[in-house]
Amino acid sequence: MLELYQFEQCPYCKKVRDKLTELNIDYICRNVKKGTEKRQIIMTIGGKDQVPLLVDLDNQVIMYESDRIVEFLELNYGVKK
Ligand SMILES: N[C@@H](CCC(=O)N[C@@H](CS)C(=O)NCC(=O)O)C(=O)O
Repeated sequence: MLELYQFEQCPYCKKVRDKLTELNIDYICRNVKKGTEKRQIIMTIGGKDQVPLLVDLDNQVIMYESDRIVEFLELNYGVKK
């Protein structure tokens, strides 16, 4: 199952959420608003305090950067699995 670390007001996160919805992909939404304790997990996972962060354990991928994530989703999940 894909996991998206994000917060609702982030426009880059919205871009990724919209793509996940467009492709009809189920995912776990991890809300990590800045200033919250939970946010530290992003550093632990990816080494950078930035969202969106996508974790795809099936493909062993941990990825920042919304444009890259969107491209990755289109390439790997563009055809319904
Ligand atoms: N180029 C990045 C920009 C992502 C970005 O700037 N995210 C903001 C939230 S909207 C962030 O996490 N900034 C780091 C911070 O707030 O500490 C992308 O497209 O994903």
